[in-house]
Amino acid sequence: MMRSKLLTLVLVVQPNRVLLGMKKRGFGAGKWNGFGGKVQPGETIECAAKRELYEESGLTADTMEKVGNIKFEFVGETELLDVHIYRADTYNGEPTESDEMRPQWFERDQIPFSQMWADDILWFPLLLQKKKFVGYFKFQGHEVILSHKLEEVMEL
Ligand code: 6U4
Repeated sequence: MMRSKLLTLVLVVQPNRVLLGMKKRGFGAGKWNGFGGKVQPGETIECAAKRELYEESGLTADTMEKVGNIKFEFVGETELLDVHIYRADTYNGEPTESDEMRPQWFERDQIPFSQMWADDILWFPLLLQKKKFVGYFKFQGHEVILSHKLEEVMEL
């Protein structure tokens, strides 16, 4: 069994639009992505998701739904990324640029998949249809998916 690192990812979804952030530095810099980061010791995954959402976008969310869990393997790395994905349909505050992210709303039919992680185009449709999913992606570098599994589930 490979060791894994717990991470969060929050997508703020409105009836017509989705909020993404341009990652300005660190892992995935230059890509549009949801908001998230590492779970800290002693913190629940949901608390970490809310904290990272606030730190990176300036928004707070009272309720979020757990919608997905994807594990990522990067060839040559010894740790898996265990990413817990949440969807927030309501939020408080105004999207605000942080050191790490520049937030921007995208129409649901204009999501910039060519400037996102290559896996996103596969699971975003499930997220937008309010489905739940689990998956596994094996990456070579940051652009190429060598193999993957993705399935809809009733419960997480
Ligand atoms: P710090 O601690 O700020 O240096 P950093 O190395 O920038 O952290 P962090 O904490 O922002 O990384 O976490 C990476 C974020 O990228 C998490 O929200 C999970 C997300 N992520 C990682 N791989 C992804 C992938 N293949 N597809 C995707 N999101 C991914 O949509």
